[in-house]
Amino acid sequence: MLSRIDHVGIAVASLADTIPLYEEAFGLTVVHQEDNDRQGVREAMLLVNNGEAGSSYVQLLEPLREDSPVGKFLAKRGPGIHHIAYGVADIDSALAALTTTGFDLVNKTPVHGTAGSRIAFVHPKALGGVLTELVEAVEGH
Ligand code: V0V
Ligand code: CO
Repeated sequence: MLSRIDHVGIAVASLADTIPLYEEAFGLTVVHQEDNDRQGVREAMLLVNNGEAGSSYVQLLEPLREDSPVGKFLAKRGPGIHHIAYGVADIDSALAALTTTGFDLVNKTPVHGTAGSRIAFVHPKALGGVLTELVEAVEGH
């Protein structure tokens, strides 16, 4: 079902303060930046690798509102790893399979993700405390 690690989502207080750390440490560059109002985030995607199975990124997430998933996470736990996202070829069949096996989904149908991707989250309580995202990327991303 899973084709790659698409991204690691990291909660940050400030994109402007954190992006330079990744540039300096690893020479990563921001290839996409976007506000996702429904998710309450301003995000930056830094490319790690373009592989045969698709690309992998670090996703830095700054909250647009305190009362958003990342805003609440920062208030409770401080900055750090927020979620892991796996690439899938067909998110509809992946969600159908998880529903059949009884996993608690935050999104039963896909919602809008980075750069036109279709995404859905599995509840952290269902996977040992790890918020998990599935991503069906747009061709070429
Ligand atoms: C919350 N909890 C987490 C967590 N966030 N555990 C692990 N990792 C996280 N990131 C735990 C929290 O500690 C509580 O545990 C419990 O879940 C309930 O937390 P809460 O603060 O009361 O929050 P809720 O219940 O209002 O919301 C939690 C969920 C929410 C997971 C339902 O964060 C959500 O809908 N997340 C999915 C959307 C999202 O994260 N969007 C931002 C990224 P205790 O205290 O009960 O033990 S957007 C993105 O990645 C995009 C656009 C993309 O990639 O394209
Ligand atoms: Co994400």
